[in-house]
Parts: sequence; C-alpha cells; structure tokens
Amino acid sequence: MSTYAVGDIHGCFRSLRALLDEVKFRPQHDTLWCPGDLINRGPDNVETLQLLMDLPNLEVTLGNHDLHFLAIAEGIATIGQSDTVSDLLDHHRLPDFTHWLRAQPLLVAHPDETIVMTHAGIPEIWNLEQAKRLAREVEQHLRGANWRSFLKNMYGNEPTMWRDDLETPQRLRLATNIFTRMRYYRHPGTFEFSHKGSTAPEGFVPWFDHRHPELDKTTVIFGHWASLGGVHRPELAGLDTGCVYGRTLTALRLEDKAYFSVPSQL
Ligand SMILES: [Mn+2]
Repeated sequence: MSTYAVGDIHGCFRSLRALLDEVKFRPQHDTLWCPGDLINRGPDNVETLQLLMDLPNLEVTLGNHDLHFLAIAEGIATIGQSDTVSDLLDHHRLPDFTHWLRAQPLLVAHPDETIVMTHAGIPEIWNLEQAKRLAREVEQHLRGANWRSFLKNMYGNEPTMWRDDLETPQRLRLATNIFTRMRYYRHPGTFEFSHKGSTAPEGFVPWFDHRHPELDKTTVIFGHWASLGGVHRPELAGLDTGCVYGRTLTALRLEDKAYFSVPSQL
C-alpha cells in the first residue's frame, strides 16, 4: 500500500499510464494524489479524467486549468487557442466531468498533517488551520447554488495583498489565486500573479522561500510551476516537470520520498 503524488497531468494520458506502470501502481491497494491541472493543454483529457474518476483511492486538488475548464463548460470563459478541452466539451459525459470536478477540494492534508497538497502551494501568511478554512470557504462556493457567480468572479490578478477583512468577492478571488496560481511573493503578504518564468520580478521571491513556522515540519506538495523543472527538497515537493511541454511526468512516493519519472509521451 503506497501513495504516489503525480502532477501536473494536463491530459497527458499516455504519460500517466506509463508512469503508473513504471511504479507498478495497483489501484485496489495504492493511492494516487494529484495536485491539479489534471486537464487542458494536453491531448487526452477525456481518458485522463475517466482513469482518475474510476480510481478507488484518489486525492485531488484543483488547479487553475481545472477551474478554467469549468468556466468554459458553463459559457463563462471562452475557449482560447491553447485550450484543448474540446474532447471534454463534446463528450456525452460532460455533466459527469463538471460535477466531479466541482466536488474536488483545493487543499488536501494527510490525516496526521505531515503532508499537505495544493496546486500552487501554501503561503507563509497562513498556518494549516487558516489555509484549510479558506480552502473550505472557496470549495463551498464552487459546490453551492451560486457556483457560476463564483467562476465569473474568479478571473483577475487583483487584489494582490491579503487581509483577513477582505470583502467576499475579493477574498474568494485572492484565495483561489493563491491556492491555484501563486508563484512569486513579497513578504509580508503581497502576491504577483503575472510572472511565469524562473526569474523573480524585482522585490519578489518564490513563495516557498518563506514558510509559516507551524508548517516547518510539514511536507508541502504542489505543482503549477513547470519552469522550475521540479523542486525536490526535504519538506517541499514541486511536481510539475513539464510533461505537457514534452519533458517528463514525475511521481513522488510519499512513504519513502522516492521520485520516479517517465519521458513525456504526447
Ligand atoms: Mn497550474
């Protein structure tokens, strides 16, 4: 019984299949953790979601591409040139896909709280309790009757500074951006959501250069940042190794922190 964390799949079904074969994944015994961006940009989104939805032991956190797909499916966002989700939109199971995605969380914590997963990471401004509470708040809106309003309100890079007294629309947008799009951060609480590269904008550092003291011993699993080429540190695992850009798909076995990877098969 092992647990493997794999990110960011982006509809790269063949690479996922190859990686699961490589680690001899046994669906009835082993557990898969996916830090999001399950779909979009890559070729086989239907096959990817069907594989994941059929797994008996799966933990997922939503990524920005998963949320963007929900907005496209609802007609809230228009499909862009780099979006490859037509296979999902044209599929007779589309309602199942959106229903399943809406039920997924933004943050997953191991029962003993030694391992936490979100798509982009956890900023130093929140301890685990605060991060969990905010994730649950966003999830409630995504699952609730007004979920279309939530998706409409989700887009945009403002506000950039977290305050506990932010009004609901701004609070939800910034919390969602932090959980799903965060890369660069300036102490003590400012975020930069437009920079994608591995060189920081002036005054900013990667979010993980700062950490809440209570999360010192917690392993944070994240994806989202392909240009870093993977981050392997004792209490930090950045698992996006750019599979959809033709590089590799990476798995981390949580029990012994062993890494596995396969070349991208697009
Ligand atoms: Mn992402």
